[in-house]
Amino acid sequence: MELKERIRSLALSKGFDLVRFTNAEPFVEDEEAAIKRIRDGHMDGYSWYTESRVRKMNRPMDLLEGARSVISLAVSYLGESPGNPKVNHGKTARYSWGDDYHTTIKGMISEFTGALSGVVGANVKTRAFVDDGPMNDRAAARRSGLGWMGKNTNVISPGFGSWILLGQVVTDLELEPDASLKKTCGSCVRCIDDCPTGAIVAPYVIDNTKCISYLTIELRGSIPIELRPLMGDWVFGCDICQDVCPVNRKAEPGKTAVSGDFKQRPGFSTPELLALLEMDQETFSKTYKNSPVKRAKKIGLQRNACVALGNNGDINAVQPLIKALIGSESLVRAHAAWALGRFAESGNDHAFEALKLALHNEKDEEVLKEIDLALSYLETTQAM
Ligand code: B12
Repeated sequence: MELKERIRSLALSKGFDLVRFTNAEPFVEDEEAAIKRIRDGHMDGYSWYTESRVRKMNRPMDLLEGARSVISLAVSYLGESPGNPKVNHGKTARYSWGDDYHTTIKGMISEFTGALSGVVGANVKTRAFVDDGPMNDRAAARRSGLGWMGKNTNVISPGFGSWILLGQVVTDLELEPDASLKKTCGSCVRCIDDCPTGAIVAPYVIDNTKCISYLTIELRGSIPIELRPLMGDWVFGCDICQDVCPVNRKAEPGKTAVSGDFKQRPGFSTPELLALLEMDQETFSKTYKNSPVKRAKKIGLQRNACVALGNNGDINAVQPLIKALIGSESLVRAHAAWALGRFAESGNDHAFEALKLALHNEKDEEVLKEIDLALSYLETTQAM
């Protein structure tokens, strides 16, 4: 068997669904595009995403001495469908329903690289990346023909759609590069039209600061007020731009998601919002051990739960939100105030009274601003 085929078989035997090859030349267009994104402010809020980082992540030769090739790998995380969330249940991004992909894919890659020299019959140098270092995963995947760049910026593969997580192995092995795909999204713009916050500002351009995924996972502070009503019930990540993609509708499920590490943990796709709001640190740590969700931290998840409860509008949330307005961290109190403002707007007196009372008792400037704002909206709507 040809060397590339032997390597491909090895990777497939370790559980990868897709295996392609590209050379270690710089990803010139991707580097330019990413630097433009930074300069246009579309990566604001990502302090580590600097121009020097972008240069590093698009130049595989700088990542491993003697680098010649990149082995581009993908694992599908498409398993069961979630069903519609019940009242007061939120939604989470599909990639977070099972175990943390960093751990799973790192394990698979280390088994793969561990056996690589044996398969090649010579000592092979490798450096592996699973979203844990300076590597532009999508650029490598696109150039290797693993998939094409979708207008929502996700790499879309012909069989598994964009429900794939990526990993790369940079190596000093000289391997014939695979061809990039000719396929594109054509005239389809569904992901652009359906993004509720308008985060896909042009084909292939995401304004990170508006992306629900960024707002619910990476943002540490307050969620911009104007975006909150548009976020619906997403509490960790967002899949709208993938859910509406016609290619994804026909995607094949992946074995790791059907019966392996990415199989959904019970209730993870539609968590109960009140349980999130009332969760203590110990329960959070236990529930989200080795889950991608732990990245949001308890405080971030509770902030997101307040926004979802405010959008959801079920009155059973009013008392728990009042409790959060009095007895939680300031970030959560601020978002509980916003949510209660929405209930008060639709005529809920308990929410209104709780906000009035909190105006007198609250000491934190930021929370006070939120309470003030919630009440001022109310006065405006009442005056109309
Ligand atoms: C930062 C980051 C984010 C940020 C920023 C999103 C973004 N658009 O990049 C946030 C938190 C918002 C995010 C969200 C998500 N992410 Co993310 N994220 C990353 C990370 C760490 C870096 C990506 C990056 O460099 N972005 C910077 C911007 C500038 O790049 P870009 O938008 O992709 O733009 C590129 C293309 O558009 C291209 N391009 C643009 N114009 C042109 C023109 C030409 C001619 C060419 C050739 C190329 C080109 O060049 C740019 C640079 O490559 C990667 C892991 C990694 N190390 O690569 C994962 C990664 C991209 N994320 C991933 C996932 C799964 C997600 C989510 C689906 C999770 C979720 N459900 O919530 C969402 C998807 C949102 C979306 N539509 O992008 C996967 C994507 C897998 C795939 N199939 O593509 C990755 C690869 C992680 C992994 N190892 O699997 N993510």
